[in-house]
Amino acid sequence: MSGMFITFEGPEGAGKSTNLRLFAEALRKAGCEPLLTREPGGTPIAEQIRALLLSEHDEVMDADAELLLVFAARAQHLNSLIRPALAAGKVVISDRFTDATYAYQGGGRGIPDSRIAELENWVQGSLRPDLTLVFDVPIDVGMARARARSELDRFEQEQQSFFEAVRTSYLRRAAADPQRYRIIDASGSLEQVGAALQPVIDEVLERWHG
Ligand code: Z5A
Repeated sequence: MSGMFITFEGPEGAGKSTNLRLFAEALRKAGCEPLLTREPGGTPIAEQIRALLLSEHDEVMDADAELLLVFAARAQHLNSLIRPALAAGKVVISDRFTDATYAYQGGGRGIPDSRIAELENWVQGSLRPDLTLVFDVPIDVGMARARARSELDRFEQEQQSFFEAVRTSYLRRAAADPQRYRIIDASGSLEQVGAALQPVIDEVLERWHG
């Protein structure tokens, strides 16, 4: 038995977390009980690494140290939560996964994709998400939402050019593999985004029943 691995991605304030809850609710109504998780994080040890990654420090975090911490959290998350759930036939939905590493550490920090791919292959083996939803939103719209919601974390305090590189990286990866990625226009109202999600919900339920 093998479940389905779905990831939600996008720049700050795109509405991933909000829509993940609505998406999961729609699956539950149809009788499918997904496991919801997030990155960095998802298990007690990985959540401690998340706190280290998102908080402010007196010294600048080295980009390689940041990359390795992201994958350390991912190894823990994968092996103690995601792999066992998939092996039990569950639908697993993660708020961010390795596409975020290509977008933030790759696009944002400038680490070559080839180095990220080495760690991806080491930590994940052949495991990749079955389906990835990229919530796309102009940076100013997303940042306005993030600012209105709470204090900005270490990543959210970056420059506009960093966020543009993050967005470009997501869109480039999605365009290269339309079988796996669905780009959701997240700039409209919650109702409009919800309507754009409906075909994807139908597709997941069809695969799950299938
Ligand atoms: N990171 C990394 O660098 N490398 C990696 O490999 C991984 C992660 C896995 C995690 O932070 C950070 O870690 C992330 C990248 C880095 N960067 N940052 N920051 P996080 O999980 O705390 O934050 P986030 O993923 O960026 O989430 P977010 O800012 O909370 O955005 P969101 O989940 O997409 O949005 P939301 O919380 O659903 O919505 C934000 C607000 O907008 C909220 O008040 C909503 O009610 C509102 N909203 C949402 N949709 C709409 C619409 N359509 N209209 C109006 N208002 C809306």
